[in-house]
Amino acid sequence: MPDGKYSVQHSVTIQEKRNSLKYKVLTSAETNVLSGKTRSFEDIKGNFDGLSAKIRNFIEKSADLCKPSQLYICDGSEEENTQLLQLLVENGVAKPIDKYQNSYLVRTNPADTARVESKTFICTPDKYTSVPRTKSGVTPSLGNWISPEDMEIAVKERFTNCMVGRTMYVLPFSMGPVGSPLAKIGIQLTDSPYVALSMRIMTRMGAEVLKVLGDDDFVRCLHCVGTPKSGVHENPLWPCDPERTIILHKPETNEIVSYGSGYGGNSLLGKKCFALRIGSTIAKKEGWLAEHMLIMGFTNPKNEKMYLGAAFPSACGKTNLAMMTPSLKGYKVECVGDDIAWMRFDKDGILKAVNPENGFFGVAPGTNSKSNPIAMETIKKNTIFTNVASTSNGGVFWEGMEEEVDLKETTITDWKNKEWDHQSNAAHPNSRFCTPAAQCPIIDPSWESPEGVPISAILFGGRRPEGVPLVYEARDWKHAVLVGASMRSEATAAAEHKGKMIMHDPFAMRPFFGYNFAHYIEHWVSMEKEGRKMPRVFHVNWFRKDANGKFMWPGFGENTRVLDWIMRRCNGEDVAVETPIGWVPKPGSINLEGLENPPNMEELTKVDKEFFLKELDQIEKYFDDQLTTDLPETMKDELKRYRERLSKY
Ligand code: OXD
Ligand code: MN
Repeated sequence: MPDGKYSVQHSVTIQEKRNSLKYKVLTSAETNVLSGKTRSFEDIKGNFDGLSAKIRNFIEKSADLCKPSQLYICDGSEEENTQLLQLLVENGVAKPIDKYQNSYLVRTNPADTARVESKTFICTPDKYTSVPRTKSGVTPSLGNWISPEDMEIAVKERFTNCMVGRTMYVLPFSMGPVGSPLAKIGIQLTDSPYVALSMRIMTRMGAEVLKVLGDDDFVRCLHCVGTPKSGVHENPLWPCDPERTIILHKPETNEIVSYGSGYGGNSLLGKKCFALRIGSTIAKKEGWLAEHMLIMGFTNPKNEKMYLGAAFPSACGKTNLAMMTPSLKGYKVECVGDDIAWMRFDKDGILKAVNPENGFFGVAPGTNSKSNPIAMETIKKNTIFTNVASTSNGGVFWEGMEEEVDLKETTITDWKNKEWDHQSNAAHPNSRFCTPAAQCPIIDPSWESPEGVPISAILFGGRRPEGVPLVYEARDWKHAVLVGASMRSEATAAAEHKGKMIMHDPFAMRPFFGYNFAHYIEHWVSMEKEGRKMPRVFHVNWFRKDANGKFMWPGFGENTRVLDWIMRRCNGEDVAVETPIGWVPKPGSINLEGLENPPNMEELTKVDKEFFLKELDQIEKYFDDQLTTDLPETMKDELKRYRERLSKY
């Protein structure tokens, strides 16, 4: 029997339950006397008057607009966490996963399962601060712009009275270790307890952040799950308004406004919205980099350790690489982060990186004890699962877990809360686990180091079934910027795209640029300065397929062999040959020892002139269509040099 039942009755129960929470409740009269102001909410949990004037102001302005019935200032405590989890369970929104300690499963409205790139906007007075000038007749693909006037209209239309009868949760959070010079603080207001609980995992959230913030400014984040115009929620357990969903960013005032979706990428505003979109605009102003990159430590048998950053598009294996179990003896991987890196050159010219996040919001399908045993260990406690399937013996299930669950002995309830028919997807392809980074068994000892870890190499990569070699190194920094800007990859389920077409995804940042991509390229080029030790830059492709559609490289733990080659290259070993696309492995330089079915390395490292000439045509067309006159001169020069090298090859 599927767990939980949707009924309109629930929305009433939710409100009753909220009202029965054991808050230290002040009456509206009491709070009004305390602040000398008229407020639109009736009850408050937490010390409103202990907040800074800037925060109070933000809350009051937002509450005036949204008219929540209650205010709940989150302190991030264990007690608060338990209380909110209990609320979700009692209301039927979350189901405990008995096999794992303190872990829960939430199923969303099937119309709210992924990031909505088409409804995500950057707001600036001048359009071309946000997006490049595209060729006329071409659909822009590097972000959407909205004017301040239209943003105001969009907000008013959706947010006016949007929280009547609901609680507004106040979440003070730090992106980056609390107090680190590389960290930044935000305050998120949301009407979703699921979001409050998830933000506690994904960010450092609570009272200690307020202490560090003092009277300083912060990134303002306002989120509401919304209500459809009809007033009727298709699924009252997961209120949302897919038709009017909108995600807005205003870099000028460091504001994020998100309406209509509870799905992580749209609602956990510290992640994509702050750490990447607003983060990249702050980084540009302050001279650093906010990137869609994992950060990992890699140690060889000589005990030499290096840190790498790696930018792969969504759902291309960043989490798997960041937590890789090396197949070769004596190597060690330690994880600093699996999705986002904030990187800054220090006074000695070393590039230092912090992971601004506090947890992993990983794609579940495909994760198993073979592909990522470390992730499987990490999620065994304190985890919120979203849109995975559940098993009749109290566990979770998704595609890829077939060997871990006895499918004959257990009944599976799919992500839509129906008995699984063994034909459709048991879990949604973009279903997720949200789990604290600190409990990852291979978390790096320096993962919370306030000054960050030193980055020696950066990897770009994507899913390229054809033509692109296993690994190559960029010739120099400007060429590296071209390699990043030219990234392409097969589409995945993390956003609303359909099919398996090869999409351009420059720097794996296409959905996350906070400003005009042409200016972003210039910013990357400007990173190279006298006295700075620039990281070495590589491109990797684990996803090459043969004529029968079979992967040519074993991937996962065997990627150690590629990282080993990269490390040797960084250490100055003679392991590479020059080609027009960069430096590729010399024959025999990648260690294949112990591989049962040695792959065809000649094919995997080959540079096919015809393939790359076509690829270059595509890239030039893309720049021409999407950036037109905005394309920086440095990139035009790089493209010219690249074509010359290829034609001579
Ligand atoms: C993610 C994404 O959720 O990139 O990390 O979509
Ligand atoms: Mn991501």
